[in-house]
Amino acid sequence: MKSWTSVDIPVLAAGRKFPELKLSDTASQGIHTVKKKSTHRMYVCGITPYDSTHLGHAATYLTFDLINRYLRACGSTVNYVQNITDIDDPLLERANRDGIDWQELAQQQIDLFRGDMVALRVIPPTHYIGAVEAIPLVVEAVNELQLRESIYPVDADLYFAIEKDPQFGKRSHLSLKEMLSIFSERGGDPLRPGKQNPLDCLVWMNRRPNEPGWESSLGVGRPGWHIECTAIALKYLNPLETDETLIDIQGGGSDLIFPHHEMCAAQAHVMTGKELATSYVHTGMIGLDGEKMSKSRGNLVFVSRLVAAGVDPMVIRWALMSNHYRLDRMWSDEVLNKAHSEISVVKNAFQMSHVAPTEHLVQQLSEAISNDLDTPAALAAIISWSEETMNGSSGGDLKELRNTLDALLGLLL
Ligand code: 5CA
Ligand code: ZN
Repeated sequence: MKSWTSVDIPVLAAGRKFPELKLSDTASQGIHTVKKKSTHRMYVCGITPYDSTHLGHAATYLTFDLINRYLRACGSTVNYVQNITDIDDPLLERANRDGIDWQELAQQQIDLFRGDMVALRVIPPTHYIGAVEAIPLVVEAVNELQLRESIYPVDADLYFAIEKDPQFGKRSHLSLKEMLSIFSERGGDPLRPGKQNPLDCLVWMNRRPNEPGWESSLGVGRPGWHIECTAIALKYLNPLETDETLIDIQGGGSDLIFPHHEMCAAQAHVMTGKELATSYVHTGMIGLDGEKMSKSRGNLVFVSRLVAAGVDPMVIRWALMSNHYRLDRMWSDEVLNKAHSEISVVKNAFQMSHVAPTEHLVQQLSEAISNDLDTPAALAAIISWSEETMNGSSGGDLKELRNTLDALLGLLL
């Protein structure tokens, strides 16, 4: 699938030393230091294209964009893979409800998403892969799992047996009761007769009447959700034999911790004998009016609508960075207005013929980002510097500061 237009990233002054990146890891429930390497492998779960791009999506992709930017600024290459769940029940249900062809709906929403990502200056993934184009990979992955006796049929559908992964549950830390309840909330079918374990997940769905299906050695059908991400990650991130884990970072919103990321990790573990990711990184949920912003609840604020109403995408970016990525947080007009006035302060400082010393600020920015993406600290440092500038302080290098804001925070001001 075509990714979106690339974003220019300024080259920072040579010889700058950046602290190693530290990130929260869901599996160990602690902070990991991301060891410096020449290539980092990062997989982030992409949209299901039927109601995009709301501010929850934007906040999540922006978070991984900060990781991508920081690792690149440290001199590493990032192989960044993102999927698009362009065939799944919710997409078909929405297309049916609205009387529109499912492919047309997906295409419209993917186009909208690409435009929003460009507006927000999110660096495109190296590989942007749709579930439909990945069907041959899914079939290969299911074949691998079959060789390891972890696949069984229920009627003409195929299921993955979670008990084949002795680590099952170790990444998400939930009780069985919690797992069962979240599994059924998020597309699972714990009560289906014929399953060996209620938590076993569907990997191949035999074609249903009036639904699309693809011919394969598994029969005519379509992929289950979790195996799609497992197959795409393992193929396009091209894990190294010599690495202890398959990839460096597996990411998405906290709503994916269970079952989605637990299932992907379990499948990858059974297929390869290795743990999927060194770090499992999850963003908090953006909400509106007291509830998680979600397609099913319909309480959505769209990036494209804000932009069409004249809001500067950099103000949206600033607003989403004004709180820590791991916190569940509410979106409101106040959050947006505050971001707007803070950016105005910074822009006023940029108009001054002399600006406050920038060396310390640049260092504060890299320290804040390296510290588990502490964007509130980074933005606070920019505001204090702007105030010092307005108070007449001088001696700074505005060009270098602007480049740093762009390279590390994606802020082109
Ligand atoms: N296609 C699957 C992942 S394979 C999916 O979850 N699609 S999605 O469109 O529902 O979500 C896309 C991404 O946005 C996921 O990483 C999800 O965790 C994240 N996300 C969804 N809602 C929110 C929200 N309210 N706040 C923050 N992130 C969110
Ligand atoms: Zn996924």
